[in-house]
Amino acid sequence: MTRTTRLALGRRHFLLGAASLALSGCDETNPVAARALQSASDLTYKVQRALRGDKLAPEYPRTAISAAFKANGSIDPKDPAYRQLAANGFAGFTLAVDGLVEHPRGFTLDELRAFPARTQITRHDCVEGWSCIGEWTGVPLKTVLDIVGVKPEARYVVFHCFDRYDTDYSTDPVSAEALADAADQPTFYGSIGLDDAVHPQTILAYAMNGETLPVAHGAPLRVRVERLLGYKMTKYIRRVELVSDLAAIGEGKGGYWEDNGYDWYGGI
Ligand SMILES: Nc1nc2c(c(=O)[nH]1)N[C@H]1C(S)=C(S)[C@@H](COP(=O)(O)O)O[C@H]1N2
Ligand SMILES: [Mo]
Repeated sequence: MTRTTRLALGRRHFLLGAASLALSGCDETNPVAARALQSASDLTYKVQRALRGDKLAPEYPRTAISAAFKANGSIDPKDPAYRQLAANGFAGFTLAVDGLVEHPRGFTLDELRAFPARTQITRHDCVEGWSCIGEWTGVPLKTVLDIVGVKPEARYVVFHCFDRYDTDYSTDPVSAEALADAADQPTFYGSIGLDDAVHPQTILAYAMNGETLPVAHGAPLRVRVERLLGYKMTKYIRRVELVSDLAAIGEGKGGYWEDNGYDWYGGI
């Protein structure tokens, strides 16, 4: 499938997303939408980063939690290895952490859950123009990075995922044609800068609203980077890679959505 087709599918998906808002229990009037498609230059990023410093994103009381949190993008990965892990409650899952680190290693979910956790109630803003408030619990990404030891030349954290985004998975079981098509697609990936990676509200979340993270929201692990837009909140993470440069990853722009035209920084 060509890049143009992928973009077209992305837009179709956006339209479907907007149509289902009425049922979502989330706010569809948030004005962040228009901003995200602007391409931010490196300079804009530096200015934004300088202005926000290490400020925290707003956190909300329990009463503000959305009655239903919209699930978006991939919501049910069909990757066979993922299906098998999901069928066993992710018991056999290991998160790989490697690249520019001193001690590359894997972490089981039990290991990640045993670290001091952070819980935060925050607002998720999607570029499609909807927002939802949810409670997220997970291990600070900084905890994991400190254990593996980030090498000085590392500048970005790349999240590699199980899902392949733009295939028609609407039938169940998925058609042989769709699966064959998916085999050619890159798996989803995203990246953030090291400053966002070590921010106190950046967590690898394994729970949502007090329950184990559901598949639709990225089980077993998804990142929450609360000062960035929804498309930076990578779901279905299987590997965390530290790199000095994004050129060799995917099509070189730092993420699936970025390779399809979105701004890399994705600040709110
Ligand atoms: N792996 C993966 N992560 C992803 C996506 C995706 O399709 N695949 N979609 C992104 C987008 S655009 C949004 S708005 C959020 C949606 O998260 P939610 O399903 O919990 O609402 O996930 C982001 N992370
Ligand atoms: Mo999004």
